[in-house]
Amino acid sequence: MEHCTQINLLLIGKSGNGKSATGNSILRRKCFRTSGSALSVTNKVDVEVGKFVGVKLKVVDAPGVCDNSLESKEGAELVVNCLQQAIYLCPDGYNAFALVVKFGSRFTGEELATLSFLKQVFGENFVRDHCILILSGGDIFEYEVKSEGERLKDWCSRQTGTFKQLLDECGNRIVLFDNFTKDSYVKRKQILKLLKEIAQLGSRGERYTDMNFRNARHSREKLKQENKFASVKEESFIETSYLLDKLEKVQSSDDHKMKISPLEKILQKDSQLLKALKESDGDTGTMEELIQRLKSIGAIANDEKSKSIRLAAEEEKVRRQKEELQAEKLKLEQQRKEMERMTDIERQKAIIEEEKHRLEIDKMRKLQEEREARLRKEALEAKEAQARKLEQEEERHRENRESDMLTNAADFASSFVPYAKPLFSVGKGIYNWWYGK
Ligand SMILES: Nc1nc2c(ncn2[C@@H]2O[C@H](COP(=O)(O)OP(=O)(O)OP(=O)(O)O)[C@@H](O)[C@H]2O)c(=O)[nH]1
Ligand SMILES: [Mg+2]
Repeated sequence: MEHCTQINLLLIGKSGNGKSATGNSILRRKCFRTSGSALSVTNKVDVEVGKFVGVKLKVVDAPGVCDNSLESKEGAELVVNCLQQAIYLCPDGYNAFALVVKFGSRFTGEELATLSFLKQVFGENFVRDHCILILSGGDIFEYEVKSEGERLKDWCSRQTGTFKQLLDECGNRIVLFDNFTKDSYVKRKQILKLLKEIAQLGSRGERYTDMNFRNARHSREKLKQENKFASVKEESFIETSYLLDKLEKVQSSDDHKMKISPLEKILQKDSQLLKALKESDGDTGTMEELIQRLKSIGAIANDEKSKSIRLAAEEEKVRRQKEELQAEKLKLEQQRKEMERMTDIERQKAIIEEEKHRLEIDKMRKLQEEREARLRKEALEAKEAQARKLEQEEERHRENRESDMLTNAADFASSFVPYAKPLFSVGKGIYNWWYGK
């Protein structure tokens, strides 16, 4: 420590982490204003000096980085200007940056955003080359951890995740600060530990000077750009999320043909946004995260589109095959009906034929019967005629015989009686007239 007569220390970190309180502890007097409020109390750079074990201490308390300063262009610019001012306040440069984190607060979200903001202001390597972690809330640590018999070193070795990464990045340079302690031994011990860490850091390299700050100009430009395009970024973020939502909705649909057009629209919008973002980015990398996001949305939408086109074509093929099958089925059904109709006609025809046949048989039978009847009648008539003829002949024979007998009798009588023959003729005439012959 002997060779180092003055130490310049810059207190940085998230708002409310205890920068001002730590500054007071280091200088052993209440020179910086502290507060419990969430909003940054320190809104301008404060410089205070003191002495400890013969070493001059110049402590600069910078405004904290909070959500407000990260979200608005003005807030960010204000913090950057203050930090720039802090750099100018120490033309010799800083022996160290005291990056204050609070014991017990989770190192996520805002803490990470603060760290990345500070890296953009001071340069990507400022944590690795110039930072010492101050873990404020040493009293709570004492109560929660030390009472369990664990030391800071052991506690640090137990840490995981981003806090562990931060520890690694700053070479495990960490000092616990109890800003409430009344114990002068503890008060001195923590300052000494800090000075020891600063000394070790000094032996490793250069102070952080205006030169380093100027070198970090590019990342600050990027930060400025980021703020300048904060609204573009926000709008693009919303549009990207909207696009992602749309893509998810389209992806969940089963109608591949209907998916194609919305996917094309998504791709069109994606490339428009990508183009606008690339223009806004201007090779600063500010919009890189969103650009990558849009690129992956585009890639997914493209894959989905080609998949949908392929599946839609297959579906169309299946649909056509189905239609063909349906038509074939219809045709077969018609053929079956036609066959049934034909069979019906054939059956009807057969019935008619049969009926016709039956009628013909009936007719023939009737004719046969009539013929038989006629023949019978004829036969009967012939028989009757025969009988009548026979009767007539018999009658004639009998008449002849009678006539012969009469003739013979008349002849016989005429041999005795002169007019017997004419009398017989008259009598025969009367007889025939009487019997109608
Ligand atoms: N218990 C406990 N509280 C602390 C300790 N150090 C700081 N605090 C409290 O943390 C709160 C914030 O402290 P500040 O020193 O104002 O924090 P800061 O980082 O300067 O805040 P800004 O100036 O707003 O950026 C105050 O209520 C302090 O009392 C500590 O070691 N132990
Ligand atoms: Mg403060």
